[in-house]
Amino acid sequence: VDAGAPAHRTSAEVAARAAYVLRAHDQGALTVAAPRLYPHMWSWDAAFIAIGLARLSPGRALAELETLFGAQWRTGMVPHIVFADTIHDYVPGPDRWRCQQVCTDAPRTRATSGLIQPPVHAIAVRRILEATRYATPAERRQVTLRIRLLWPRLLAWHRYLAEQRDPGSSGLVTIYHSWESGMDNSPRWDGPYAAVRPGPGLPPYRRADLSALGESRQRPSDAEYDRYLWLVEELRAARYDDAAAARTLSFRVGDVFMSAIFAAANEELAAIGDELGLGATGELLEYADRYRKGVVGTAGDDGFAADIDLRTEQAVPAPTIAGFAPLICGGLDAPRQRALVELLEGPQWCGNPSLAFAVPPSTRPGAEGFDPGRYWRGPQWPPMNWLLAWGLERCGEPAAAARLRAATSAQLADGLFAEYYEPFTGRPLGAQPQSWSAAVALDLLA
Ligand code: 9WN
Repeated sequence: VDAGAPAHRTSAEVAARAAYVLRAHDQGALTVAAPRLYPHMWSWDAAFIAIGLARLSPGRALAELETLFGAQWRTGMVPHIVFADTIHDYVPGPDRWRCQQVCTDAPRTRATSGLIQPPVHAIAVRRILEATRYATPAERRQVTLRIRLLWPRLLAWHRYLAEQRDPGSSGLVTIYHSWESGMDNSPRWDGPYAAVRPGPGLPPYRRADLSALGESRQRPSDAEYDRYLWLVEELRAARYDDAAAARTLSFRVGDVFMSAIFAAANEELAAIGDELGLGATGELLEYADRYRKGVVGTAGDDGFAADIDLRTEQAVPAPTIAGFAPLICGGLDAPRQRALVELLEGPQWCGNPSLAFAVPPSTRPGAEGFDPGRYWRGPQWPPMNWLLAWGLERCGEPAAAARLRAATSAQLADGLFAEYYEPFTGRPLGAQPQSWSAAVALDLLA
């Protein structure tokens, strides 16, 4: 894909370019998140990639998730990174995680990280199953059979999240690292990170991300990276054991955005189970209900949700897109849902007249910690828009969903599929092209 910036490409042209990007990033049964900056498989990226690929080939889309779940840990945990076989410059690499060396639950055949990311996977599998309706009967039979085979792994993943990441059944999934949230340097984490103090035992490391991108203003700061790497040291010292991590880690937060995705994903998994006669429906719907209540329980009168710092037991209200979590899982009463949709579409967020495209900035413009060019502190992220639009549709807000989808498609019409976009100028930032942005474009436009 060339780096020109022609706007107003036709939908067909954008979709074709997106398909080309996913093909170029395809290593067979693993699509790298972005060849230079992220030359491996990321967990929630893989789910979005599968959502896009479902439009082209349900079988290939499912292969993506089969690869990811092929690296599932014995506990049911699905790792946030599955390292590609080829040697690539990504920090922290397998030598830092050392999962196989320190933990017998780690898979033997694949190097992985020892963290998680939001469980978008069941949402992707449901869309793959739906896509088979347009496939040949043979392909439908084949893909359905493979979904049946994947099913126990999906169930084990959801059980891991409910049991190990929320042993008290509070209704919020605990994260041990902001990488787990997928929103690494969001101002959501500034408060909790104040308690993470990298010690002298932090081995030196290189910022491979900065050399890959050739740009530091768009990435997290060095002080943030020290904390990221320090938490990896803490986790490895806990041998990636959940009970030990819960006792010893200096970062433990109940993540509302992850929990909302989990609530919705449980419903999707229950629906798949129902359709294919696989059972566990009651258990999954119980999880859905628990995490929906957990998310809604953190929301204020305007429906905006807040994470909980589990070390201080304090809510950490932050003006970021994660506050819109209830629009992904539903469950607000009608007046609060209306208020939250109005907030999303109003002048503080999508309706801000200074925005190039009416999609939510990752952090509210003008808020403390907002930075329009830096990663999760302000730029707009296409997969987040997709997710919110998907949630709005499910919550009975089809008009707002349609507006968000249209604005997301307009932003992606540059055909560059940037990792994120500067909200005021519309400038593409981060890795370009990024697989999950191409995947979202494909789903919206194909
Ligand atoms: C750390 C791959 C991933 C996304 C995350 C995004 C970024 C990694 C990094 O890239 O995180 O996991 O190295 O910065 O924050 O959401 O999954 O695209």
